[in-house]
Amino acid sequence: MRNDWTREEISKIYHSPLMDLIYRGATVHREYHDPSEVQVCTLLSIKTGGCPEDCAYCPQAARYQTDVDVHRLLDVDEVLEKARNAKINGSTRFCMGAAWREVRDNRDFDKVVDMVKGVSQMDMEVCCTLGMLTDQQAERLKEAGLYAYNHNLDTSEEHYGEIISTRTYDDRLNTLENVRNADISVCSGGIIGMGESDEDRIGMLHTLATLPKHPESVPVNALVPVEGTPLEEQPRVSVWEMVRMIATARIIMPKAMVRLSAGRVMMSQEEQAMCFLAGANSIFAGDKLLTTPNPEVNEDEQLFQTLNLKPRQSYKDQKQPIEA
Ligand code: SAM
Ligand code: DTB
Ligand code: SF4
Repeated sequence: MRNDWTREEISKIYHSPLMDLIYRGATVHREYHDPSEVQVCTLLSIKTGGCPEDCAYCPQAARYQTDVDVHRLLDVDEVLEKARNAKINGSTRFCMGAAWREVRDNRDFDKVVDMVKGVSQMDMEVCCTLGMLTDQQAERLKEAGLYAYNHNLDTSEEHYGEIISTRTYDDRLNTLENVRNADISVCSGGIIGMGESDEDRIGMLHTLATLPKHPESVPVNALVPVEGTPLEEQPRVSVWEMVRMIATARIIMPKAMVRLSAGRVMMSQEEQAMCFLAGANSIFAGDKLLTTPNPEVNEDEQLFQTLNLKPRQSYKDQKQPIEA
């Protein structure tokens, strides 16, 4: 495991001839993971819209006119019911997202802590993405049974200011440090297709791969352009760009789960297969991500059947198999 990758080394990998890059990504993938397995995760937006931040890609920012259904924090019981369904449908990771700038120590946070406790008792990896966290809040989530925390760098430090002005890259890195210090598994990646250059993509991967410890999970999202957001007119990213990102992430962070995240609705089965070949080993299932569409469950079942892929079992690495 290397944490001393240079930008030049990463750039060389990223720009290598595509077939060589895919071959190398696939090779590293096979050394560290079972390539027939894909982890299936479910997302739930527990608090939707009305966010004070200005992330240019995000339909949940209050300042953009989008047709997101704004909703206060869901009740604990409703969330636990959705988690049970996710498990029945084969998910081994349940991720709860809130359109918050940061966690505040209030009754809503108490409710989220209860949700975390409930889901962790279901033998699923429980993940949250709630915005910025202090070290105490991270500790509290850990005690409640939180397995992972998602907090994306989204893009390079250089490009960050073009996308978000209401917080800094250092704020992001600081939360990641708080999560790591609380011994919570780190999930951090980004979005491509926001007008960034190849250099920006390489820069983001460089930051992730040179953290003191690699994130256990690296989501690679393709921008889902949403009407009303500043990025609504961005052209769709090509699958080759997704493949380059995925393979490079796989090569430089071999043990990480590389998640083919937002943007699958825009991809054919062949394109998704190429991403799995390049080293992606996880997807979000269910017809909705947080607020935007995702492929239907039966389409994914068909995809898995066609490619002979199988959903990864829960807590596999911890050797705590669960009954179905
Ligand atoms: N508010 C918290 C935060 O920003 O960390 C958590 C929720 S936020 C919606 C989680 C992530 O979703 C963002 O960091 C971003 O990477 C991703 N995301 C949001 N809108 C997206 C879009 N239109 N296309 C692709 N990814 C998106
Ligand atoms: C991540 O990197 N992708 C997921 C998860 N982390 C939280 C979210 C994608 C959201 C896409 C836009 C939406 O559905 O609102
Ligand atoms: Fe708010 Fe998160 Fe959306 Fe940014 S990405 S506007 S912080 S919900």
